[in-house]
Amino acid sequence: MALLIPDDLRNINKQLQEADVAVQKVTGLDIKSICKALYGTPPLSEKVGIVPVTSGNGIIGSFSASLQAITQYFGFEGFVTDMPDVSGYYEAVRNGAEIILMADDHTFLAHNLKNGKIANNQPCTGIIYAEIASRYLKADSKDVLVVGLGKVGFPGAAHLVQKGYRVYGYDADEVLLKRAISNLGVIPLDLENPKQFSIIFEATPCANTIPETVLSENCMLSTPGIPCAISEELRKKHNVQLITEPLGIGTVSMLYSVL
Ligand code: NAD
Ligand code: 2YH
Repeated sequence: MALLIPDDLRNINKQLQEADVAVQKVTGLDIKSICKALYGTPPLSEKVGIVPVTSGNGIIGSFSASLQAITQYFGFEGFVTDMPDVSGYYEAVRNGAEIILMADDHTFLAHNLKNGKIANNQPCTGIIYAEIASRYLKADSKDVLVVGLGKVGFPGAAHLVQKGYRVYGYDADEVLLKRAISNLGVIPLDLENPKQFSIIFEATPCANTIPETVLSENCMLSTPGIPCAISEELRKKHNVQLITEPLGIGTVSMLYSVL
């Protein structure tokens, strides 16, 4: 599993603000409004306890501080515990946390202690990036291309299918592509005879995953994938409207999903 590195999180507030402006430009709504439309309930300054976790590869510099900045950006009251792990969890609850955010190398969770709801970062990230993609104001049809059908991409593709989009899919792993075809009715992308798309949702840990042949002019690419799926050169050449950000959009999706 790909781990974030401190470099990905540099200037997280600026990255979030820029992503928010880009989301407004392509959908007409800011990220908060999209979350409200997706999940219903708005936040009421819930207290979010952020617990650093030392297991596995250990603490990622600026991960917890970035989560605190993200919670505050979206109107929650976030605090980072002094202690990590079990002691940090105890400290968070004792200090009034209503929602816990914590991540090891495999799972990043949000747990609402008041109502028992729990969320996992991967499906929540897939769903919100897919939702943003589905709201592209200049889409020319209800056809969407999904590249990467793993732990983030599959739930995103499922969300698009549920919203009535015609979902074309591609994954380098044939087993995962077949799972999406049989479980979701995804149409396999014909790489020999590619069609162009005005909406693309990508979720892979690789660069250059979008063939130039599928890009229509002014298309929208909504991608949580790190590194970015498309080169700056290709983006400029086809005026691709890019939505990407390393942590905040997925995290706010988790938080709203447990309210
Ligand atoms: P995953 O390993 O479960 O799925 C990735 C999928 O991409 C795999 O099925 C793999 O076969 C496929 N793939 C790899 N190279 C490909 C290629 N060239 N063409 C087509 N498919 C290809 O990973 P995941 O948990 O779904 O995460 C996907 C990406 O999203 C990672 O980069 C992860 O770090 C990132 N992520 C970002 C955020 C965020 O908030 N920005 C949140 C969660 C995950
Ligand atoms: O980045 C990760 C994993 N890829 C899981 C997230 C799923 N997208 N985990 C972060 C680990 C954080 C660390 N334990 C800390 O600083 O607390």
